[in-house]
Amino acid sequence: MTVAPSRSLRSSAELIRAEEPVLAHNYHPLPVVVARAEGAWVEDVEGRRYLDMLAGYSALNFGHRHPALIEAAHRQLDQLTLTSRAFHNDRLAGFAESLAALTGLDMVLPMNTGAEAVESAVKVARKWAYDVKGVPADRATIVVAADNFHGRTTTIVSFSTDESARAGFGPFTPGFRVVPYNDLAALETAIDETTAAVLIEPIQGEAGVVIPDDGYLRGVREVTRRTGCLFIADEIQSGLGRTGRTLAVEHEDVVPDVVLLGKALGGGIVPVSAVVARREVLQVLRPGEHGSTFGGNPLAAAVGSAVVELLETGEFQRRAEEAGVVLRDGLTALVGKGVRSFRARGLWAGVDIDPAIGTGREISESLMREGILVKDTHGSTIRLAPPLTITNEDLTMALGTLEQILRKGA
Ligand code: IF1
Repeated sequence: MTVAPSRSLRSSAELIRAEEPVLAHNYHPLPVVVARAEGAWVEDVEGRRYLDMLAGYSALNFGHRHPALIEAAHRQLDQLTLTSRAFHNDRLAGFAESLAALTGLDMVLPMNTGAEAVESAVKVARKWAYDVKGVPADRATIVVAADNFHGRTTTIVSFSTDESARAGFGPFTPGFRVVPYNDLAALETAIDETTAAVLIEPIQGEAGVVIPDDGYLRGVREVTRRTGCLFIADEIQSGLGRTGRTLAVEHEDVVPDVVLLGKALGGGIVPVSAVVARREVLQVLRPGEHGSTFGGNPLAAAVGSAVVELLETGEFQRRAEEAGVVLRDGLTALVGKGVRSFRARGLWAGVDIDPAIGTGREISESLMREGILVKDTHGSTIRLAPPLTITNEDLTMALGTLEQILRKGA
C-alpha cells in the first residue's frame, strides 16, 4: 500500500511568506515551493509540475529519489545510521574501497559537504608540504584560479575573487596565490619551493561552466609533477558523470594527486563528500589530527556505495555524453536567436543570453512560468545541468521552451 503523500497545510504563497521573518535571507530563491519529486520532475505544493534543469547544482545527477539509492538508504535506516568514527561501522570499508577504485586513487578521507572536502584538502596538502616536501613550518602556499568557486567557509572565500562572496567576512586566511584560469605560464610563475598544491576546478562551474583549452589539464599535471607540488582537482560539481565521464579530468586522460568529490556522491539524499588521493598524500594524517562527527557515517557510506555502483556501469556517463549531443545541438540552433554563446560538456552548459532580452534571473523566472527550473549564475548567463536521467524528449521540450522565451523576450 502506498502511503498518501503528506500534503502541506499551507499554500506555496503562505509558505514563502512564513519563511521571511524566520529564515536567514542568504538566498533569493525563485518563487516555487517544491513538495514532491521523482526523476527529472518536481511538483510544487499546488501540484504544478516543473522539469528540473538544475538538479541541485549537480547533486541530483541520478534524478530525484533514484530507486536504487532510496532503497539503499531505507535499508540502512532500518539498521544503523551513525556511530561516529570512535568505532568502526560495517559500511565504510566497502565504500572507501569502491570509491578509490572508481577514481583510480589509493585512499579516501570521507567528509560531508563539498566545502569540508576542500578545507580538508587544504589541511592535508599543507601537512604533506611540511612532512614530505620539506616546506618550512607555516610557509606552505596553494595556487588557485581566478573566478574559482570551492565553497563558502572563511578560508575558502579567502581565495575567492568574487567580492560578493568575501565582503564583510574578513580577516582572511593567508597562503593562497591567485592566477588566471586556463593560463599555464601564469600558473608556473606562481609555483615556488613553498607551493604545496595547485587547486583548480577542471571546469569552472559557478563562473559559468568555463571549459579550459584542451591541454590545460595535461599542462597542470605536467607542471605540478615537475615542480613537486600536488594537483588537486575539485570535481565536486564536474565529477560523477556530469561531463560524460566519471571525472572531468578524464577528458584529458589526467590523474590528479587528489580528487575532491561531493554533491552527487550523496545521491541527492544525504551530504557525502570525500578527499580521494594517492597514499603518499593522505597517509600524512595521524589519529586525532582531523575528523568530523558525521564523516564516513554508515548511512552516508551505504548511499555513497550505491552511487559508486551506479557509476561503475558507465551507463550514466554514456547517457550524459549522448544527451549532451542533443543539448549542444539544441543550443547551437539558438545562437544568434537570443543566445550569444554557450559552453557545454556532457549534460552541463553555461548559456550566455543576450542581455537585451533579459538578465539570467528574468530568463529563469520566465522559464519557471513555463514549467522549467534553471538557475542563473552571473549577469545573463544561465546554467543547464539536468539529472543525467532526463529523457531526450524532455530535454528537447526544455530547449524548445527556451527558444520561445528568447523569441518573445523574457
Ligand atoms: C550554494 C555552484 C555555487 C562547488 C565546487 C565546492 C563546492 C561547490 C566546484 C562546495 C558548491 C554549490 C554551493 C551552492 C550552489 C552551488 C554553486 F557552483 F554549484 F553553482 F554556489 F557556486 N566545489 N557549489 O560547486 O560544496 O559545501 O556546497 O557542498 O552555495 O548555494 P558545498
